[in-house]
Amino acid sequence: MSPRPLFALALAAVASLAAQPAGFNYDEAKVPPYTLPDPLVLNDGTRVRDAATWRAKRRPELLELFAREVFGRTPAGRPAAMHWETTSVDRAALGGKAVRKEITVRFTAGKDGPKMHLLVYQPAGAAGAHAPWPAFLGLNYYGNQCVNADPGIAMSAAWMRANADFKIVNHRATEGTRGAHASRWDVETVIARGYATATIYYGDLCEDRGEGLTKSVGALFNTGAVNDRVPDAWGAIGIWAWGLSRALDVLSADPEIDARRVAVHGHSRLGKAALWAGAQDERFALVISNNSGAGGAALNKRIYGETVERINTSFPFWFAKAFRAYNAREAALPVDAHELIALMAPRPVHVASAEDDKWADPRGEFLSAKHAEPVYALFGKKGLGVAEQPPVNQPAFGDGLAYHIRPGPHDIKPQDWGYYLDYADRVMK
Ligand code: GTR
Repeated sequence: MSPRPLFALALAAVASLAAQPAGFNYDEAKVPPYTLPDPLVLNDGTRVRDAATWRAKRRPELLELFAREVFGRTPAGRPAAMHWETTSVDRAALGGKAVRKEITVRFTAGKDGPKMHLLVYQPAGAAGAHAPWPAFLGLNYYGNQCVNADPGIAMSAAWMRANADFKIVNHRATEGTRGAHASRWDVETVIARGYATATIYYGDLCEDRGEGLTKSVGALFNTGAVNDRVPDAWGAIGIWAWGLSRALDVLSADPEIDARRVAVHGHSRLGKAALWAGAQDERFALVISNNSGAGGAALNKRIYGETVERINTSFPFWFAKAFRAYNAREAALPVDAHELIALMAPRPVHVASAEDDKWADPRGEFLSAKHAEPVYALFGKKGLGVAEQPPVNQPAFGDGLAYHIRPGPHDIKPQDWGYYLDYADRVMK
């Protein structure tokens, strides 16, 4: 190990502590009994028996419950003045293997309003030969330049969270962030497998801190401050999810991208955003949750790892204020994560866990996919195809639902990408 300053080690220790805080349940034997709401029972108590009733009645009810009680409400559609311009195209990027495009998307008519920068890589090759390309779309943590060391990616100038590796100076990205998350994106592999991959810096949409709600997209829609919002006003996760839909609007206008085959994905808090985006926006063809945990794929009513109270306390700006009513009252929640997943049906969902990521409750992530199966069955889909959570390194690629758990920590690894690409090959090619 190369010598690192003491304070760097101290920060790393704090970071790993934060990954699995003490005082929470990590013991399967101590999970208290819980009852999940039946996704097929309508609010009036009657039972959904067919896909048409699910679509017409139950799906809207559940979307309403998630908006009102968990994530807050999303404004409909895109702003009338939204427009975009392509700022760079390199048809010989990544050593000639890829086409790189950068697009600035503005949400208001002028130049001073909120905007996001979309980065797209697609396989090189004549447009029309293999194009339009199926694509993966996800938000990134440290600016578009963090997803690959490619020196041609414009460096984000936006505010960002401090980073223990000191690549963020005064909350701004430095050259050291280039490719800092390359292993989480695995761009070369994704391109080689015949997919495009697109990303936006999540802080363009909402800074990952309380004051983010009063800036950028939050300000555009008069969200209000973190503790001064109407109970069902959206939070950062809602805003990030909205941004994913706006990116899909832009990709849909690109004749080289096949907008009917776009997978939305995200890791951790951004996995929560990917699930909420996929639930609301049926244009997403595949939804991928990487270690999304509490408020994402993990069942909230299963008390293991992070709890509702903890997440609302650590991140009071992520969810609607209304969600705080369920702090230490998970049993009272009218919905749970299996219903969030079921909102995608019949579109495929791939849920992934990491063995050491107990905070995210790997088993709770599996069980939500499992308990979404009755809704997939309405569409003639068999679901995961396994009765029990599979062991590490044995992905379950089912009919409508996939799940895997790999060894190691809370992260996205090339191993995860291998599974995502294998499942995408089945459902998007
Ligand atoms: C943690 C949070 C998790 C997860 C994670 C992340 O601090 O408790 O729910 O979102 O952050 O996004 O990396």
